Amino acid sequence: MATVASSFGIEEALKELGVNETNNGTSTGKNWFSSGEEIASYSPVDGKLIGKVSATTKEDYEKVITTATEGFKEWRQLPAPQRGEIVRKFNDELRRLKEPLGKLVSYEMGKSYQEGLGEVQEMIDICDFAVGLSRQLHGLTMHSERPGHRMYEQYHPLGVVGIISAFNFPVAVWSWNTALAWVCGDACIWKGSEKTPLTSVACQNIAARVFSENGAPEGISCLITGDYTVGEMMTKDERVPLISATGSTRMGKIVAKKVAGRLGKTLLELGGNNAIIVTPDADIKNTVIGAVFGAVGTCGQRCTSTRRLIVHEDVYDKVKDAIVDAYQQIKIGNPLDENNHVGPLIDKDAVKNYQNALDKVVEEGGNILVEGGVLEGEGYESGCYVKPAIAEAKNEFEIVQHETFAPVLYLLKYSGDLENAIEIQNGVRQGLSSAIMTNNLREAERFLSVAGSDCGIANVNIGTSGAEIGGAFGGEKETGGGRESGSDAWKIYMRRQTNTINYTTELPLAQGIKFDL
Ligand code: UN1
Repeated sequence: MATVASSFGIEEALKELGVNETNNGTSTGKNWFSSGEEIASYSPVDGKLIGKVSATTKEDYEKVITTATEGFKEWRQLPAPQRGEIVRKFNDELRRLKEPLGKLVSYEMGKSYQEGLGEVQEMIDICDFAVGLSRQLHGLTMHSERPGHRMYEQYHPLGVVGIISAFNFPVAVWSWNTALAWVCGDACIWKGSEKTPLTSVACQNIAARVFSENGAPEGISCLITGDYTVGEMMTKDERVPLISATGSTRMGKIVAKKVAGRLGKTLLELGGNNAIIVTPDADIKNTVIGAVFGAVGTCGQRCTSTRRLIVHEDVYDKVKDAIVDAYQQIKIGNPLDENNHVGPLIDKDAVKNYQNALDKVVEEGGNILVEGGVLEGEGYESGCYVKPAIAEAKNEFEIVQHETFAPVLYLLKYSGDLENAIEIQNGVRQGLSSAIMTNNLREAERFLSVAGSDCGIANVNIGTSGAEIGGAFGGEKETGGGRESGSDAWKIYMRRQTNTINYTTELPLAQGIKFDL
């Protein structure tokens, strides 16, 4: 195995997580069936093969869906707080395995080890949230218009939930969905990204073990592995009432159409094109921290990454100089080495997209402020390390309108009133995250008002990325409209039933209708 791997304890981590050189889902008790072609997982950190995972075939999928459907029938009968107790035990394991799992996330995906740990922390936090929620799956009661009647609503489990997640948050997004869906009484089938199959295997190993040790039925946490064709098995399957999909807008549109065609439900969390507005009243130091972390954190591969900085002309030069200066301090390299801020992009296709964006912005008349480029030489052998870049651009440029999953930040200037900045901020097809940097209360409130940001997330004096799990997470327009994680996002994993009970000796009809026999 790779030198990088051994020097950062990757081999030990893989061992602890039960991830082998070749992994298949034919062994019993794992709720994962995969006997097809092998998918190789190469680390973007050093380009080395980490391990292989076999893909789920059609026949394997049938076994998975049957196990999940059967398991659901039993799981839904368990009182929700008891389901919560099993999620709590799962969370104990996450706490115990936080370091190896964070390390594997970092090595397989390329984000910094700190961010890998942060991602596992999001899993732990959402599980805590779900345990509490397991005693709070409340419905409303309402007053009936008829005497001697009681009306209320209750939430029942939905069934088998299909989860499709992306490479950039290979473990957290799965748990945002599963932790809630499990306490709600659903069984989950997960298709993680084929770019990060080993983190999926590691998570499935933990879940399958905890579920079986605690007497839960088989099939509550299932894994399917492979490319989009494997995801399609779920999207077209009527036995899966909800598909929760995280990824590109292009993927989301295909999933939405397929699932809507059978009147299934979708929860979509798709692309963003997130901006920070910097007004003349902004704290420049905090603006720089928020913008740099937002633009280069996770190598610009968060759906919440800051892509556009909309700066007022009065502070434009000051902000520009400060941010260009800050970019000179960024250390790019092995993400497992805690001295580095930025690791590699996920693969060479991502590098191509990054280069294409930089070419495109120049073609369209943009001005490069911080040069990009692919790094070569010792430590950069994987060919996936790139320099975070900044370009002065215009919002109407085709490339600025487009989400490029890479560390490319566009600097846009606005003049006059805040309304002009808000118009630029909202002037894209995506609507995930947004922020304003200002110490002016009026500006902050206008940004959050009905005529302000049109995004699912709108922040004041913090950046666009790094949302906490307690809030509902997701966005509008081409971001897909779904909400995952905190607040009342749990409701999508349940079906609502309105109940009316007559405890009189009569049968009065609603709306005062008389029907005497
Ligand atoms: C994603 O990029 O898909 O808000 C999720 C954030 C993280 C989650 C990002 N908590 O940046």
